[in-house]
Amino acid sequence: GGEIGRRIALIGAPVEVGTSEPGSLMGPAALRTAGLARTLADLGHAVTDRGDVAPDVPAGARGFAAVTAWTRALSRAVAAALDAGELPVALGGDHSLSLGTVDGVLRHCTRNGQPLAVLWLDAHADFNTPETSPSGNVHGMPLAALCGEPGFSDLFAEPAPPPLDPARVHLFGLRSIDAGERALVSARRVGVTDMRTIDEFGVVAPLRRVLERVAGEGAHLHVSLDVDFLDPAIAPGVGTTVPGGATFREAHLIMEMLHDSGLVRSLDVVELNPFLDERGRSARVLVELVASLFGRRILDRPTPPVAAVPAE
Ligand code: HAR
Ligand code: MN
Ligand code: MN
Ligand code: MN
Repeated sequence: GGEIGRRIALIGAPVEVGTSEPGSLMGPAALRTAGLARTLADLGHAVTDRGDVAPDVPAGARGFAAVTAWTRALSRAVAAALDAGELPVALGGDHSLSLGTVDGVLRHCTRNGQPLAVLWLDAHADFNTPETSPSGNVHGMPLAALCGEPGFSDLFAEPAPPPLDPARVHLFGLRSIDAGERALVSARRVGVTDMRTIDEFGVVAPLRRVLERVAGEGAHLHVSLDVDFLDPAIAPGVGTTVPGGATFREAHLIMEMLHDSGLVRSLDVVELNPFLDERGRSARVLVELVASLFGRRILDRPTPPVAAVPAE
């Protein structure tokens, strides 16, 4: 089971160069204002806020020039935290930031000979390439780049680690996918629990299957939580809302299961756009969910590992 008392490093990633909707650069500030550090410290963790990463983005750079600067700086920050035994939590920022965070995790895992599994909680697949992308927005492409698809030259610092294994990526909550990325996701055998599967089977059985596999492989589990995984009714503060998202109860249960698994070693909280939010609601929901991922529970007893009514 997941133990409490971890060393957690908060890493601000005010990135919005990967999206056409301005405002997500305010995401880290909103998560801080909503009390993320204090909430995690109150659960018994040693929390260090490392402030915002500040890469040398060439003046006026947009698109891949700016994304490359962010990717390399975030990768260094995340790898350094992991190497120091900390659990990095990246505060975004649009989802292009995961190019950097996951690259940093990949480098750490490669050095330690540990496989890397990625759980992508998102309405979208984020598996477009520059070729397939309908929008050209890089936040719709990070997984394709991380999994070694062509068209992303010079994004990662050399020497680059071997790419992420797409079969160890699991998309959870998917309900918006473009034609080109649908073909890629299936050709590369990316794991998928789409929203229809969740409607039919709930979140528990599909997530348990993912976690059992991660545990069996002894993999490092990286979780990337996109605000649009959640239903817009509970988290409106995001540029790309998609109807039919996870309810608070589904998301909360996922966080509790992730905690109880003891497997999560790094986390991204991405796509929060406070400019589009309503009185801080989305930031507050995210803090609640992250608290559950880090051990807040309703009763002071562990949740049983298999769903069974616990003895009184
Ligand atoms: N698939 C669309 C595109 O590539 C929308 C991607 C939106 N991505 C995010 N992150 N908001 O999941 O343009
Ligand atoms: Mn490690
Ligand atoms: Mn995303
Ligand atoms: Mn998304």
